[in-house]
Amino acid sequence: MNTQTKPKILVARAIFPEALAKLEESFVVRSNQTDQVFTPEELQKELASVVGALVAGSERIDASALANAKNLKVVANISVGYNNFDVPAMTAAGVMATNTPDVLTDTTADFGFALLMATARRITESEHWVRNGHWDKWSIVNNPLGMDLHHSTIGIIGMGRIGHGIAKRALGFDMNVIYHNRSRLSESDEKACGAKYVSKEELLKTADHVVLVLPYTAENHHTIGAKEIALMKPTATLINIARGGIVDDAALAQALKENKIFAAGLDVFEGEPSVHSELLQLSNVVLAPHIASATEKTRRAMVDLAIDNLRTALAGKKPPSLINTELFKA
Ligand code: 8YV
Repeated sequence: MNTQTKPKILVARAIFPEALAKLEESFVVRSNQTDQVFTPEELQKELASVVGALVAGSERIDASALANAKNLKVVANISVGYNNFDVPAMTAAGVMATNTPDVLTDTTADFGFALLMATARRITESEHWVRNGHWDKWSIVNNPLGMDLHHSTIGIIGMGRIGHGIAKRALGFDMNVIYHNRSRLSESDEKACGAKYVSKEELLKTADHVVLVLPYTAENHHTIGAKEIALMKPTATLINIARGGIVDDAALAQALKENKIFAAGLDVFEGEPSVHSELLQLSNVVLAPHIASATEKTRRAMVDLAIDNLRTALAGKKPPSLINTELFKA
């Protein structure tokens, strides 16, 4: 295609070079392979000259970002969560919003389980113990002693695709699975995933391990704060693979400091990439840099699906994972 007739798109974060090269065959691409996150002002300017954009959770797409984006038709998120999108503002501006569901479900559920195991069995703390030369202090009673997963109760808050993936894995560990969700699953679905519906309060009181997998919305802000942590068992663990802001990180740091719960495993943080300074000082918390979907295969699949969404939208067809479906005119 002649450069003059190629539509211009923005790729706001670094992507795999082969995927970028393929895009360049059909589009004039403004790429950002240095991966320096755009400021809101820069993003607004970049969006003004393109018909489509690939973004990640780091790009907030709202009325202000769209203010000068007169030709923009689609913004494809390389992410299943889309709390970085102001969907009503995108719909009002006639911009299709898409995300990347399904392709990351198992990878993210695997990681949720890995983080749970690392937290309950104090794996990172144990690694430091070895690295710091404490092996001479090994004893029956003086190792980092953890909490069992097998035959314990896991409480899943948010029973979507990834929640189901966590439940499936938990059954393999002979765990008792309870869940809380905005809406209760059908009887057959509950049976299939072996999970019992309980109130949030009952879940917090009875679970040995609480795993958060719910989407971030204004109503879900601080789903877990001081009050909720106070309901948990002192032996319980809390795992957040959902979104920063679902947990009140300051309240959690305080509770961990006072050993109100056993430990926490966090892949997401309020205001990330910064991390609450007190969390960084504590040994009873396992910290990860938002990597639940981070395997090469899955990140490639996410990029490919985002590109498919973008291409399909720009071809005037309905993208496979369109969020604001009301926008699509067949
Ligand atoms: C992304 C995620 O890596 O898909 C999601 O919702 O949280 C992660 O898989 C992250 O959002 C970057 O876009």
